[in-house]
Amino acid sequence: MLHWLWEDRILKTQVAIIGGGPSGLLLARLLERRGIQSIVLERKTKDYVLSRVRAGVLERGFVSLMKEAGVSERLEAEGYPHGGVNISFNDDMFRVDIAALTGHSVTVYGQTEVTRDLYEAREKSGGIIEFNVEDVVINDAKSDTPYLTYSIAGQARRIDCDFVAGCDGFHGVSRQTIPEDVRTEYEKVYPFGWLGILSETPPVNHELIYASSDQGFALASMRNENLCRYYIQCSLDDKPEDWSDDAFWAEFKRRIPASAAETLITGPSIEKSIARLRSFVTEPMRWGNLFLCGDAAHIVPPTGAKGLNTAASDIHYLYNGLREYYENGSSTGIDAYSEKALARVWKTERFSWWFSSLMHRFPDQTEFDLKMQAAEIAFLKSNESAQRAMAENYVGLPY
Ligand code: RFL
Ligand code: PHB
Repeated sequence: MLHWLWEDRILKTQVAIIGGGPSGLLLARLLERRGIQSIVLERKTKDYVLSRVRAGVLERGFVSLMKEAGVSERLEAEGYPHGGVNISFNDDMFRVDIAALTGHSVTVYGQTEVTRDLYEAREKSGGIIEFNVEDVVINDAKSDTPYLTYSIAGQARRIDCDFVAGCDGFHGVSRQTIPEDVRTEYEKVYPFGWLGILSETPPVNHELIYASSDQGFALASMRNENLCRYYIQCSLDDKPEDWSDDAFWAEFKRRIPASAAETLITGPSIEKSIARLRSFVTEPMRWGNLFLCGDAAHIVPPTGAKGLNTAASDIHYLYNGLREYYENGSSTGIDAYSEKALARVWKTERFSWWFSSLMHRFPDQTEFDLKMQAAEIAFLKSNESAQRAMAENYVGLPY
């Protein structure tokens, strides 16, 4: 891959990508396969990025993109196709047969593994990733000649490029580069968090259980036959160290149906963390030649596993727009990027908000609100159309 070294520490590329998380790496890899050059800048180290335990369920669109990127070998061999998902309300549990309702399934394969596969491919192809970058500034984003300045270990550097992809997550610089009078942000912060643990034990169920209970929400997920990812709704004041493993297991058991709790195998946690829940969207997702992708532009609460998957749909739109530009000289795709990406983002925001609102206990909930939740879950249990609507969202809306 060719990057012209103009002079010391000035690089030139076609697409400068800020952020070496899944969005940035997937975009880099897809472009690379089409001969479009990119450089990825990452604030942390590779080990740090790979140590973050996050998403676990991939939509079919994500799996297709990984195939197109030529990095699906391990995902196809080791990922678990799930054709159903279970919903419980106290001890009453039912299964939504997503495969029968939609003709598609989801794949259980951790974000850590996705990122590892993408890093491996990037390293094999010799594509540039700069780690430990600091003070990234996006310059002249509104012009045809944008450039990035940054430093590594105190040494100033610069990248000249055609386009900047802002894949730097919720706390990155890309979104902040868009002037406030151009940007509109929409946000809802939820009054609870998710305490998650990883444990080297067999999953309590071979498919996921989303559990609503009088004690609050719980989720039984998995990574493989001997690695579980379990969550419980917790208070925003809680800290992971406040929760002993025993306390976690006791609370988790109280929230899943008794039939599942009886067979639950517990063990020591190997990771424990708390995530805050937020719905967030910024508009537009393009400013000049800067394009926002993934968590840089939007956040969903994790109920329904849409965060990583929505990042992937952005990458699909941007990648195809950039391809059209470099292969046919047409700006149509990149001009439509923000509108197309946002149309799908808002639908996934709605689904994640709906599913979160349905399954959690809220501090200010009235008896009436509780009855509404119970009635909606009962309706979902008994109504195929309602289940189909849920299943279509769960496997992923078409791009
Ligand atoms: P990421 O993964 O945050 O990656 C952004 C990368 O950009 C780097 N960065 C910078 N690099 C250079 N210069 C700067 N100035 C930079 N600022 C930041 C960061 O170090 C990082 O490596 O965003 P991306 O690629 O858009 O991917 C999005 C997904 O990671 C995210 O949507 C999901 O993980 C969300 N999410 C979950 N999604 C699910 O579908 N299921 C889950 O169970 C789930 N759990 C989670 C989550 C997100 C969490 N966060 C963000 C706190 C649990 C947590 C704790
Ligand atoms: C996970 O396995 O981490 C996971 C699965 C489904 C969700 C959220 C997280 O909705």
